[in-house]
Amino acid sequence: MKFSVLTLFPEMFEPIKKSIIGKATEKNIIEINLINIRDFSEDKHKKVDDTPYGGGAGMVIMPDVVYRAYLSIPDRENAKVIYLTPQGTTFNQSKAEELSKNNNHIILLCGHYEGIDQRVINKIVDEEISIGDYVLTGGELPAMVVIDTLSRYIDGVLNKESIQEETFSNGLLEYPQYTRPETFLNEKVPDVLLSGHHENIKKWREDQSLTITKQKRPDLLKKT
Ligand code: 4GT
Repeated sequence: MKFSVLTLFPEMFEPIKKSIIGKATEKNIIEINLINIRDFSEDKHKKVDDTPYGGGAGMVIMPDVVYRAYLSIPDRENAKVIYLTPQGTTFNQSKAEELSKNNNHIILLCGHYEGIDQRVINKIVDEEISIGDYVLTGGELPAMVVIDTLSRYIDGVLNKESIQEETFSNGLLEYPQYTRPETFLNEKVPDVLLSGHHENIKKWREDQSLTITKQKRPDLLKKT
């Protein structure tokens, strides 16, 4: 799966090159292609933004610079273009699964300042996504959230079991995990987990998932 990111701050994506996603890019399972929108400014001072028509605070990214950056992506015709914006559909696990299963190439457009001129959004964007109801200074963190979440569905990024057994794959929160030592600050690991009785362990974990979901996120149980 390929991600092409249109951004004014490609340096912000350094952390995602590490860890699990980094390993996947080394194995060529995932490709992250960073495009610096500023490289497509034709202004002598590399200007990419200007004051909003109609007045108001801040700066708006100019449409032509973004459009040239988009046109520089060779295989753009077969890609889905997603604009990260608080106005988008709220991102969740099922959206992530759907996007990863139906796309080989996703172009992520990141805004900054007051946003991007609406005309280039109208021209190139297929879908708008928000990662939640709060305002950020840019779309870069949301783009990384989308890349990380989708990547977990790509074969070879994780082992299969860890995808299925986790939080949300069954619509429930995950059961608690324990590792050595057997006793920590007087608290023992639940006996059932040391019993080796696989059926009982499975039942205990299912019960824990349901109980914890009822306690912490009852809203998840009311969903269809
Ligand atoms: C929040 C989100 C997002 C922003 C979100 C354009 C200029 C939008 C700044 C950007 N804030 N983007 N994608 N909740 N801010 O997803």
